[in-house]
Amino acid sequence: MDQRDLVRVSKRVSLALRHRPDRFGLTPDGGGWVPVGDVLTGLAIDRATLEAVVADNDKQRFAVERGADGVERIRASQGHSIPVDLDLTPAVPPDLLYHGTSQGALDSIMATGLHRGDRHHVHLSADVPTARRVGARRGGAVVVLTVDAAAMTGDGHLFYRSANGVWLVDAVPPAYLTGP
Ligand code: HQG
Repeated sequence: MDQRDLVRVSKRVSLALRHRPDRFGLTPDGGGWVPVGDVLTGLAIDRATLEAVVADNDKQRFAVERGADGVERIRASQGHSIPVDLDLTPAVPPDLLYHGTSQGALDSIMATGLHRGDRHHVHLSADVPTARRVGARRGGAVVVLTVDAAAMTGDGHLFYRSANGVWLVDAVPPAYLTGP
């Protein structure tokens, strides 16, 4: 399977595990975990393909674990819109974090802050190149905002770090944002 096909399957797995499990006949548990066998059936893919998607994934979006019951399960490490409890523990972020977005969103963000939208958290990157890549998904000009995570932590905002290194927070008020 070539890289393009892998990305195509990865997007379907993301859709199934984060947003629309019902569409694939899947029922994630409270932590967002789904038996691997159900994913293979639901998406009509073979095990080798799913393993390739999990292993090759540029962002390590998916985690696989074997439960105490011996069943192997998979979940997305972040980015859900379905209700899941990832059971993340608060972590101390680096002093500065970054958020990449489109130029068109800039005025609204500087006025009202970063909102989580359909997802559970606002997603922040630990470095500028990663933030730039996230912002580039929107098309058009990319802007990277700097978040004063140290000040937010000092003021009691809780940060979480997903298993694949994305920093998560409920919201970022405008006072902590510096524009491009
Ligand atoms: C914008 C991908 C106007 C925000 C990435 C973003 C990430 C506002 C969009 C993960 C706003 C939401 C998440 C405001 C926020 N006014 N626009 N007040 N507040 N926005 O996709 O951070 O590849 O839900 O700037 O790598 O872009 O799928 O969030 O542009 O980690 O694994 O509203 O998704 O991960 O968009 O991306 P999203 P995001 P995967």
